[in-house]
Amino acid sequence: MDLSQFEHQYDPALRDVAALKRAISNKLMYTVGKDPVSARPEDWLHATAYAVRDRLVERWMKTTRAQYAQDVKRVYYLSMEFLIGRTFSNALLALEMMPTVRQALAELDVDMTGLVDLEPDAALGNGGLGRLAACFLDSMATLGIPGFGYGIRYEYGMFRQQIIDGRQVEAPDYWLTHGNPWEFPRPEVQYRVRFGGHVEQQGEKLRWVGTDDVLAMAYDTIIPGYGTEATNTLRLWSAKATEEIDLRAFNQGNYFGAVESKNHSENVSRVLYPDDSTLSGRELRLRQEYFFVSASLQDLLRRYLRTHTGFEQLPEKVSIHLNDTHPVLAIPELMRLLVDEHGQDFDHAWALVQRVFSYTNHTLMHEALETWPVDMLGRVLPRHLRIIFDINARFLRVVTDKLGHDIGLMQRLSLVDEHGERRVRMAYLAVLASHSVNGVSELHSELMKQSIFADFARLFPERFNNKTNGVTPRRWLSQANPGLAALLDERIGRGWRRNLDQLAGLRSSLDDAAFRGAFRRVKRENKERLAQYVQQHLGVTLNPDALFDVQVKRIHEYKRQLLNVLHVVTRYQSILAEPQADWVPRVVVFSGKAASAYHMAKLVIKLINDVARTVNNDPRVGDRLKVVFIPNYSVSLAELIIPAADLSEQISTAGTEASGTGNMKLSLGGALTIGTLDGANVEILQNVGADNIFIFGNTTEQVADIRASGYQPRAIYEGNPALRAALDAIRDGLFSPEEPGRFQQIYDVLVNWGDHYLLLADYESYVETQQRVDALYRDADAWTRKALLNVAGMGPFSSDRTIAQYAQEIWRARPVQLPPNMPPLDPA
Ligand code: 26W
Repeated sequence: MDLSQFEHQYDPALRDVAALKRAISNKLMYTVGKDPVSARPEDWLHATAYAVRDRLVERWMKTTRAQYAQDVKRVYYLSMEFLIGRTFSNALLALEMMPTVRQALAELDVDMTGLVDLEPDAALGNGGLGRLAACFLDSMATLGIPGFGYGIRYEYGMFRQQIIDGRQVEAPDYWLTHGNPWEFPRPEVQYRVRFGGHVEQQGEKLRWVGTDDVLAMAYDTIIPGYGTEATNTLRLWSAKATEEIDLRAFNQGNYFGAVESKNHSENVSRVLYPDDSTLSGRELRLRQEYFFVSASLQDLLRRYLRTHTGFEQLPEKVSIHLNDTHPVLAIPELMRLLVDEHGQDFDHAWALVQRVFSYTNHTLMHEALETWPVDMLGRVLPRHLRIIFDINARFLRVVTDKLGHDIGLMQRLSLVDEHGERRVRMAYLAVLASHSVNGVSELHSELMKQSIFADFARLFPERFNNKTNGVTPRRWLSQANPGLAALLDERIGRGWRRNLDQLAGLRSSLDDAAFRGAFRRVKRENKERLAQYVQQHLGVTLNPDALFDVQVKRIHEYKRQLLNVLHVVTRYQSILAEPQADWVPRVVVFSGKAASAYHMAKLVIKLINDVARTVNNDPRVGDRLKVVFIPNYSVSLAELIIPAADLSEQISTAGTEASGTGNMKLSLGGALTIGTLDGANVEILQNVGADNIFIFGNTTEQVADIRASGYQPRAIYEGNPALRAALDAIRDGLFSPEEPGRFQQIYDVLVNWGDHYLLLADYESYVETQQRVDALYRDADAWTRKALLNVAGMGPFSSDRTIAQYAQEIWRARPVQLPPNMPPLDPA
């Protein structure tokens, strides 16, 4: 299909360069308040953003009106994290306005290319879970599912990672310095959120009194759909003190004291917890969770009650989805609102709750499972603790009635863990209150039923299901990889943006040598782009013809960046031993953040940087091996790095990575995967075929067997000379001559302290598989065919597929119908 024709039909007004120029100039003067002669690039960016936003607002209102008119079911996606990244290019893509904006700016003497890089990322998330939420918003809008994201408007997002002397140093990410042109502050939408106090019996009823209150104020961002006028809303809450200042303190001359309490209450939305996968257990985190959940529930109930009376229709009109357990307090909060504020009977309220909630689990790792001390809950949320106890008592009574009195079973099922300090198990509460509980890949959903939820899966087998993750092709292919996108458009048309299954159509072009050449050139250009960035920021020169081997994700022991390092060290030593051999030049790219208190992860970052320094400066190695750690991994950096990858490292210990989504993005960009049978790798294998992926290592079952029969990492170390040489070099300071003992601990963790993630057990298989990778890369054409088959097999990994399944099977939500002043947009 011809693009210009498509765009024209779409909405001619959006292609009017002169009108857009006027709009941008007006925004620059009257909204930003700048004279064009003195405007800085940031000012132009803001002016343009406002002008573009206006076009989205029209769609937004149209969608909202249609939603009301049709009394649609709304899906509320509750998430502590939304890792959005930049919005500008995304908005331009949704409106198909890229060429128009570029031209309008050019006519105003502004170059758009540099402008987009000025926008700070909205980094309101840690990693996979937060980015998934952002992909889901994009897909819900694109499918027309009436969805609302609810979360927190953190003032400080994910910390900025600086690498100083090879070590991670965290700097605050104050992303709002220049204002955020995409958000609409809603001072008229505020809710009171209460903390502390105590519960009083008043006749039949309980009253929660004596609380400390904070206001939650809404900020809205438009989420545009692609190829549709449908939009959705991301509503983020910001904390405001109930009183600007404490007047009593103020009048007593204690000015700072007066402002202090205001600051204290507003701290609740100040900063994102930069901890992915370990529970900090801090009270501020609990307050954050309750803060956004309470505001969201008050808001959605108010919206429901605007057009409905009574609560009978609530489950037909409202779905509330819990993105992991972080928003689980929504369950007792809805109970409290229904029972205490709206006079519903407890059992009736519970029946409604169970039809409204659904829950996704994103991790099986014990240290990440949320539990809150009963003491703390009782102090911060006394009413909610009572409700949780009541739910628990009723549940255990029903179980006893059904299965008899089994103390062991009761202890296992109880919402309260009675071992040691009593704690509430948030995941159990989620399972109990939800009609649907899903994992994020087939393997993970199975393991979930066998491990953490085994007892519940026996009690409620019908609740458990799988929804394999996906990623949005708009951001991860169309925007991040414009070269490949253009090539696809030429070959299979533009429809893949809304129907990623069309990528399968590439298979028929496999034997077209010219096409394969074009595909290779795109990859080469992407690699050049990354090499330029690395040159500029790290001063390391990369050869774009080398194999780009990429591992980008949070630094965590289970993800095994260290296994990658062991291979790098082995390769380094082999190159030194056999410099004349025919080496395939390789660039190993790492990027990712470590939780600030995660000592081992930080030590791994230091090791990577020390190895990089040693290898890159060793004249004997030359181009054969380069290692780079790119600081401050983020959505924007991912958009740069991923399209440049030849090889995608997905090497977690089998049974630990719930799904992975980077694995999908990399394959979609034409990288081959080297990976374990873990998470969604298993399904990637099924979709690209065993010949087009490098699978290695122990399976989940084998991992369990090895552990059960007494794993002996030292025996492996002693029995494998190459492994031994690599570990000894690390231990003895080959990479840290200025402090030879620096990495002793890394050696100990692997050799002496049990190697919990079985790196040594997978080392041999990994290194051997890396050699097969080299062999294939030597045959550029064979490699390209497999890379193409990866792209061709990625159809099922669109988050559109995932969201369609959530909508049909969990939420039972249908798309809004928009008045047809546009052609039905399926350019397929
Ligand atoms: C309470 C501390 C905490 C914080 C974040 C515990 C757990 C988390 C997340 C659940 C960690 C996370 O991001 N999980 C990732 O979710 C992705 C989306 O489903 C999956 O693709 C990743 O495999 C999973 O690690």
